[in-house]
Amino acid sequence: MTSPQRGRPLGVAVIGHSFMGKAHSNAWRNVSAFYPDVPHTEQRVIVGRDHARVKAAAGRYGWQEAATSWQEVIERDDVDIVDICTPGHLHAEVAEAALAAGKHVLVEKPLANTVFECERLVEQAADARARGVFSMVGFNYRRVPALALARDLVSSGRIGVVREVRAAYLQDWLADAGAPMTWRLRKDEAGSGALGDLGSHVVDQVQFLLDDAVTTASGRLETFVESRPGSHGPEAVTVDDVAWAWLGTARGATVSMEVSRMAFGRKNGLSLEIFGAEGSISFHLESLNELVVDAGTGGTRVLVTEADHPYLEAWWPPGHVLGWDHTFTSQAADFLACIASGTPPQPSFADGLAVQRVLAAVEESAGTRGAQVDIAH
Ligand code: SOE
Repeated sequence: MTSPQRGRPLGVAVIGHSFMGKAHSNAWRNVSAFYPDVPHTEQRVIVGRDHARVKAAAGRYGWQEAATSWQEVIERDDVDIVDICTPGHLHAEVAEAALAAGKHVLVEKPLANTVFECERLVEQAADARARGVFSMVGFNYRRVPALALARDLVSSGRIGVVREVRAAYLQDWLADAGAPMTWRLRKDEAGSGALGDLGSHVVDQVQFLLDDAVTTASGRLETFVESRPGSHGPEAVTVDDVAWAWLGTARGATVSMEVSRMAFGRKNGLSLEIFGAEGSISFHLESLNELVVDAGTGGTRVLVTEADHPYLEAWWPPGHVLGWDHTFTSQAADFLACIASGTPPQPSFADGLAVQRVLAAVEESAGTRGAQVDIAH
């Protein structure tokens, strides 16, 4: 492992500077200020393929340097943490090399594009762990205070045994058939479409909120717009636009999941509704500071901004609401706290593999007209 000199801040490198690279950069920029008790970090270097663009990103997001070779960056002695925000097809290769170089590794979700790659990464993470090197997957919604509170309420028995979950993650940035081609619509780069991009969040949340494992899946996938304007003319879309699934959990809950990037009017609409034998909990990301909890009482809106609610102590006084970006900062803080204390961070690569197995089962089921597929964990 890279052994930072006593007292030296941990050097961070982020690989990728687009949407997720920007979100993670903002987290690294703020984490030492808002979470002063975790190890301090420095934004050493941001990596991208295009020199001019990555240089501009370094300037805007507060990185000391810009670089175009991730292979060189992961070998640097002044880099202790590698944060991977590339398209999915590069996750496994970069993570494997970074772990081998002794760097702590944070990988943006989904962990990788295939179950096979995830299985290898789980093994490599276990070997690295034995050398004092930590790894984590960036399912940032685990750090939404309301969702962390919802998990606590479920585990404390507030709504009784969970019977049903109704989960939808709907966006509309592809609703226009003229929206241009992007790597997110190419199977060889993204792995899948709405299923991996949005369904991975849903599956992780279900397993997190219920502290349960998804063990069966039936699915259906649709690609409504089969080609889109590319830089050299029309290009085939090779992933799903919309995915539906029925999932079953080990403890007997049933989950309906719908994920779409073509749902006109829904910008970033993640809804999670949990129905138990004694009550229910509802959450909608577009009102991310709120939960509605009904424990047989007709439903109470809870504004999740109190100092004793998860993560809130680090931020603002009650009623001063948080946003989507704060989740990435809290995620970075949790990762750093685990590195400092020697506690395995969560979600682990094993959690990332568990999600990927469910996504693969949904895809397999969709290929057999929705037949139920069993998932071994
Ligand atoms: C794009 O669909 C996307 O950026 C996802 O990749 C993120 O994980 C999600 O948080 C917001 O939407």
